[in-house]
Amino acid sequence: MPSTRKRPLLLTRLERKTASVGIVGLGYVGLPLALTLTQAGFHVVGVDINREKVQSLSQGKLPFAQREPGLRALLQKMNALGTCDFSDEFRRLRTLDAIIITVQTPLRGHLIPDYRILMPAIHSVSSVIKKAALLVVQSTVAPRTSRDQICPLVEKLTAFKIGRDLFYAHVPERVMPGAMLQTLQDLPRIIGADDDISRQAARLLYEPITRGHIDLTDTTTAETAKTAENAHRYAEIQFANALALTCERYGVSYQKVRNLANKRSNVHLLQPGSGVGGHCIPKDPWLLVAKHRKSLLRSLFLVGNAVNEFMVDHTVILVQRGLRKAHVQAKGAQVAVLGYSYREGSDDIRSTPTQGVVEKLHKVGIRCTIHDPLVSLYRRKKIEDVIHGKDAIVIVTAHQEYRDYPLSRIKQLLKHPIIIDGRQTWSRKEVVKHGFIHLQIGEPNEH
Ligand code: SAJ
Repeated sequence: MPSTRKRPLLLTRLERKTASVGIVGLGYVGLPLALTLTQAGFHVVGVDINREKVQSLSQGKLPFAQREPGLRALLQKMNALGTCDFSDEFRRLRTLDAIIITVQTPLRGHLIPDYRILMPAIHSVSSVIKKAALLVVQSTVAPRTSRDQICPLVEKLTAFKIGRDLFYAHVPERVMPGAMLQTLQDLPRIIGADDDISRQAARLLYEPITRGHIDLTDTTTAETAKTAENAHRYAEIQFANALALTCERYGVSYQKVRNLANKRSNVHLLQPGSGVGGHCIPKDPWLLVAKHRKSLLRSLFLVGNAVNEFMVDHTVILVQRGLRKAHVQAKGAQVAVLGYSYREGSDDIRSTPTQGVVEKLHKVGIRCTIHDPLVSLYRRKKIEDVIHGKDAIVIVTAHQEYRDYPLSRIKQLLKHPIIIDGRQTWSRKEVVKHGFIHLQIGEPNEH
């Protein structure tokens, strides 16, 4: 028996790409998404409360230094075509057919989800969203947040019934920094919705920009899958870090062990490092277990937290060991700390391990000068000026600039030839060939 219900106009508009779409939150996720939807033919309004960011976008300038191939060119092209508006006013969303929220959801206190950016955004959107529109939350949230918190709040604020008067989906983002535009389109996409029209609407919205497979499921499964995939990465990094410490203890090279073990097609050892930063990996495990606080998973993550946080201390231990090897008094020593963003190629400093490394070096009397070619606060000084006259360098984020910098030049600039590598910047063979004292996480660093 065909359904007597009229097909919502929303579905037709989305199918024909005559729908208008609003993006709330123009950050690393929201901006590429806004431009990609514009390029696909939708009329897009990008909204952000940060007026300066909106102004710089309207002038074709990116609000971050992170290298994102193609993003600046796409922004300038969409601006020239006038098909993507930027605004700091939520009222611009009033007539739109679909609104996507892409604001960040950090942690606060002791590993508790912090929705103090997300919930006000939901309030603001609920005050303007029109009837029969589609609301999508892309922000990463704890499982059951859509069902227990977001949807009841939206229904209360709008007096609309989701699934009848308004449509809702949770569509988690899977972009990879440094390749945002490409991965936004190539990676498979999960669409979580709890009624058929919401599911169909979200699929029609994302299909034109998704070359990867689209999986349809319910909101809680989507929330769980997203937080689980990043929690899995967190646990993989935790394992790499713990194994690296054991390799050091055995006097064997983690890199050699990793190369041998990864020859097995079902083994994928990641890389150890000075710590785990960013706005996803350190956070998502705690979102995953936020509503299951007595879970075994949480105990696993607590151990992981201790391991990943210990890597900061271990980096400090290696610096002290390197100075001792050169008979340099740690107290009063001066080191160049290279790399402040949480990962190479990024200017994002959220939860960066470098902050912990610097604080702990200061605590033992070692003075630090920080450099980072992408972070505005630390890119003013030239790298040679930061290294010149120091007792050692410690790499915490291995930007390409550091990998390309000649070791012979570093040797000339340093007072003592000491390199502590918290990542995999150079090969030990190369560094030792240049006559450095070299300590690296996961490598034999005789005591
Ligand atoms: N890290 C290690 N060892 C590794 C990999 C990373 O110590 O082998 C550290 C990094 O130095 C950094 C932190 O972990 O401090 C996070 O790095 P990341 O490479 O996981 O990058 P993120 O945080 O930008 O993770 C994002 C995630 N994407 C989304 O959530 C949409 C993640 O799912 C991706 O797998 C990751 O990008 C990626 O692969 O680029």
